[in-house]
Amino acid sequence: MTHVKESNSELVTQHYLGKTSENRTMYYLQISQPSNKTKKIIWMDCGIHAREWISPAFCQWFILQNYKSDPKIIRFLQNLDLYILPVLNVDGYIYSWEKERLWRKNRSSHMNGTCYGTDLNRNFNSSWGSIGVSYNCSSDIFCGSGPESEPETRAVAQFIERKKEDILCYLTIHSYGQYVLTPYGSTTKPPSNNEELVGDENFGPLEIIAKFTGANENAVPILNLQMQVAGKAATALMGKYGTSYQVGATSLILYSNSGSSRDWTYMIGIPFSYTFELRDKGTHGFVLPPDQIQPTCEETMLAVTAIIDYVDQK
Ligand code: ING
Ligand code: ZN
Repeated sequence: MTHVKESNSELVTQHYLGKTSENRTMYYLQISQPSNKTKKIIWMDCGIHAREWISPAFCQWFILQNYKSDPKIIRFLQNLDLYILPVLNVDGYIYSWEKERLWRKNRSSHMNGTCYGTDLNRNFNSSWGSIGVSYNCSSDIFCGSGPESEPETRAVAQFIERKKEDILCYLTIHSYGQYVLTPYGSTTKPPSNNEELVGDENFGPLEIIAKFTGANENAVPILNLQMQVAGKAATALMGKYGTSYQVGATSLILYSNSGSSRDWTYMIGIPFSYTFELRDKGTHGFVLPPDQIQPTCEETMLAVTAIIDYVDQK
């Protein structure tokens, strides 16, 4: 982060976000073109889960783009600021490197140090504790002692809450499975306050959309706008190496979970809230071979820029 901000000092600044449970400092990078006009914000976080190493790798890839020579990025930055949190769960990430490769949660201590870690993607204040969680602190999906019980969750939630009027798009990067997931995870009800549109030809091939929000099985699929934009992202991604992604609401195409960051950002009014599950589909899972890092980052870049491109036109 220091290298990136020093070599792009007119565009990139580093900011304090909060502290982790082991007292490490969380920083985010802000990528902004200096100007007087108020701009909308794209937020992206990586590494909420410790073992999903391709996720922080992607945030790193993203912030190392050559801002000055990429015409697309130059165009975005006229209207939008990018806020990137490259590693949300710093303690867990370090623990996964040093002690236990498949560690998922943060490293908070529970029951007098007899068990460790809360699943930070079950700890947000979105139907907290209701479905797809465990109250047992030794579980990988332990939701914590209450909504935002963890300092990492609180740091992110307080920041986003403060800026929510300006945040257009919330992206959170996980692995694995090759999905672009839309709200909700905690209920199979379609997100209601969202404009629904009859599918148009532009969002991409229907086969990448696994299930349609609010769709009548036999009728013309009705895709809400968020699903259409996710479809565009998956289509752009596939254009690079043919990697296929599925798009849909978490609760419809996978299983239900509560307390996710993405459900929470959608609930507080951030319309384009997406979870990415990067490569692969289970052959290597979390331990993605190094030779897939670069292609994964390249194709994901196309998906993310397709979403930014869309919200930029709005
Ligand atoms: N997946 C996310 C998780 O928190 C998710 C998102 C939720 C996917 C529910 C599917 C169903 O579990 C990963 N890989 O962390
Ligand atoms: Zn994850």
